[in-house]
Formats: sequence, C-alpha cells, structure tokens
Amino acid sequence: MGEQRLNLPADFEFGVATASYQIEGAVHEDGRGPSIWDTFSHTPGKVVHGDTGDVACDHYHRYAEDVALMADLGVDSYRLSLAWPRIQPDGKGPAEPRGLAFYDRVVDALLEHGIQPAVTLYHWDLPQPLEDAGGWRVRDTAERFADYVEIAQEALGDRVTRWITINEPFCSSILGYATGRHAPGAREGDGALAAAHHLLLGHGLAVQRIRAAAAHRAQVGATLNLQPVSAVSDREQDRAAADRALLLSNLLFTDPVLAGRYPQLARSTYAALTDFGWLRDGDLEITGLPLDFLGVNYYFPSRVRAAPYQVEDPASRTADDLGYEDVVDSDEERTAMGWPVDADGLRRLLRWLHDSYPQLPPVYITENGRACDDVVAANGHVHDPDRMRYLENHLRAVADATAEGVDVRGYYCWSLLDNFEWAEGYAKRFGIVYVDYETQQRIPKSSFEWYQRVIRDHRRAAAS
Ligand code: IFM
Repeated sequence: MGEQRLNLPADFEFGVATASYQIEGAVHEDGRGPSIWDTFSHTPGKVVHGDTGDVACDHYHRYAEDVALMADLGVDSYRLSLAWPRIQPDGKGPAEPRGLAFYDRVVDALLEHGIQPAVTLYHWDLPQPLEDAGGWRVRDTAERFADYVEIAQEALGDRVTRWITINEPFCSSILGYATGRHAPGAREGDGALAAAHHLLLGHGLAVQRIRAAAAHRAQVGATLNLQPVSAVSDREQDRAAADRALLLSNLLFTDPVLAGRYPQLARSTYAALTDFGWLRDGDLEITGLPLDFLGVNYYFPSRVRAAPYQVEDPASRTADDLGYEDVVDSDEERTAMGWPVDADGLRRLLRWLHDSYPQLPPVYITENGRACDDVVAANGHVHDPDRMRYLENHLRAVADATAEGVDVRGYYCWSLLDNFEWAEGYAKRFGIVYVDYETQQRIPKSSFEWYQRVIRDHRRAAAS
C-alpha cells in the first residue's frame, strides 16, 4: 500500500474530522444545556446498547492529548464542531462564557501546533428547548441559528477562517424527522421537508452573518452528504425510482444551495405531502448564496430499484417513502456498517457535481472513512488494513476527479477517534485512533501511521 504516489495537487490539504456530541462528553459541565441527542439517546430503544454521549471520548477534558495526536499525525487542518447547547444552553439568549472558553482553548491549542481549525456550526446537537418549540420544522429555528452563529463568529472569528454552517442536512431532516432513526425521532411528511428547508435557510442566514461580521474574509461553506445514484436496470420503473432517490439524497439539498431552486421533481413527487407553504419569497436567494467552498461527505453510492411504497395513501407518507429500495450485491465488499465499498463512486459523485452545477465552488471532502471491527491485538496494536485500503482508494478517486477537472482542495478523514456513532452507539468504530472506552486510552491504529506517511510523502513531493 502507498508505493505509488497519489497525484494530488501540491497544495492539497489533509485533515481529520470529528463532531461535538460524538466525542466531547461532559454533557452537564460548564452550563451546557440538553440537546436533542441527549434526549434521544436516553430514550430506551433508540440507540444500540442504550449508549449515550454522556462521556463519549471525554474529549472535553482530553482535548490537549487529542490535539497532540493530530500534531503527530501532521494534518494541515482539523474539522471540529461546536455544540450549540454549550454556547446557548436554551438555544437563544446570552452566550455561556464557559462554553465559549472551551472552544477558545481548543482553537488556540490547534493554532499553536500549526493546525487550521475548520469549524462546523451545526452537527446535529440542536438545543432541546428549540425542538420543544417545533425544532427545524419551524422557521424560527433558522433565525435562532443565525444568532448563535453570530456569537460564535464574534468569539472565534479572529482565529477561525474556515466555517462550515451545517453538516449533512439530509440526516438532520430526513433521518431526524422522516425515518425517525435519528433525533428527534419523528416520522413525518411535510414536517421533514420543512425541516430540510429551514436547515438550508439557516445555512444561508449564517453565511450572511459570518460575511457581515468577519474582520477578514473567512471561507464559508456547507457540508452535504451525497451519493452517486444509479438504477439497477433500464426498466422504466427502476429509472424513475432512481430519479426519486437522487431527489431525496442529493437534489433536495444541492439544488437550493448550488442553484437557488427546488427541482420540478420535488414539486411533483411531494405534491400530496406539502404545498411548500414554508417556502417564502426570497428564501432561495438566501439558500443559494455563492459559497467559498462546498463540503462533500461521501461514504457509499446508491443503486436502487423500484419497490412498493410503505404507505398506500400518498398524503400520509413520510418524506422518505418514495417507492424504491437500495440494492447491494451479495459479493460486494461492505463495511462494518453494512455499507458497500465503492471508491470510484467518489469520483463519479464529484463529476456529477461538476457537470450539474456550473457555479460549483471549490470542494473539500469533509468526511470519508469506514467502520471496521477493530480489535486490540495481544501486542497492543490495532491493525486495520481494510481501512487503509479504503482511504487510499478514495484518495486516488479524488486524484482522478481532480485530473478530470474537479477543483478539490482537501480531504478530511472521518474520523480522528472512534466515537459515538449516533444510533449505533459505540458499536461501530470509524477512528484512525482506537479508543478504549473503559480507560479512555487512545491507541493509534495502523491507518494512523499510514495516513501520517501519506501526508509526509505528499509534502516532500510537493516541495521537490
Ligand atoms: O459519524 C457520522 C458523522 O457524524 C456524519 N457523517 C457520517 C459519519 C459516519 O456515519
């Protein structure tokens, strides 16, 4: 592995990513308020083994050790997220200085090691009081989000120059409000579509606030999780099913953000569920504000065939009930999550973005990685060749896309640490650093050493 050079641009950036609720723990400390994930994870039956983020990786107390690990790894940038309920425990009102002070410490520690922070403002931990008032279904949450973003920008904007407004609005809206797999666990039609819209509106309002306040011009973007989508056959019903899958996984988000529109297919597909009453004049100019970059999270592609709807009456369906199902061949490699492995899917996705959106800004891969059933061997090592191969092949796919003309500026591996994998709890490990949750010991896996070499070799080659 790694004998052949990765043909990435000389100034290509390498990073790692995490998110607040997945690693921080300390949920009752320093004035932090409850988030929807505290509520959800403490609800019996929602998370595997009843796991919660109460302690997670205890990063709140061990951040210095984790930053030192990143320095050793040699990354250019670290993508972290801020917990809104640490900064505004009720989701509105004055800032909690102790919450801001924690992120001050983290940002300063990163900069001391020459690591650029890339800060995600919303990675799913909505303050519970805002959910009690309607959550992302209501427009007010987008306005509250913009206020919180302004507080964060004022506190950290002198040092943070890369902001990611929202992470994976598909998950926050569709998994949160349609399938019920994620917090807040709702199963709705119009509510889920309204949530998607208000997340994107919140994103646009955040872009405006950051640009208005930034002393120097900060880079601002959003992170979308996207998939290349194909039909299993040329049959008309499978091709139509693939169109609906593309709508739900990509177009509902890429069109408003990259083209300031909703696709016609959204109107026809969801005609029985919604009258788009939540869409106001001027909203799409805000969701579609030009961005400095697009963050793309890629894990696996979608291959679909037509399937029966779960609910007969179109007006009573949830927003994800679109009459298709994903197909994975029995001989395809899968990760510990059950997700198919297809590195070229990342190249195809990047090409699709490039070909579909003339206004596509530069792209950062803000997440990519895989879960493996990692174990600590008798000699204390964690050997994860499947992850190394996965990461290498996906980096090669990025290089292929850049060779085809897509402007990709960097890559963040998901994740630095094993962590709380949402509804899967601690059962799935994505880290390049193993976390022993009993002792909180960190053990860099062989993929950590591999990534370290990739970064070092790239720097050497770029300098020569
Ligand atoms: O752990 C998540 C992350 O929070 C968002 N993107 C996908 C990852 C793996 O499921």
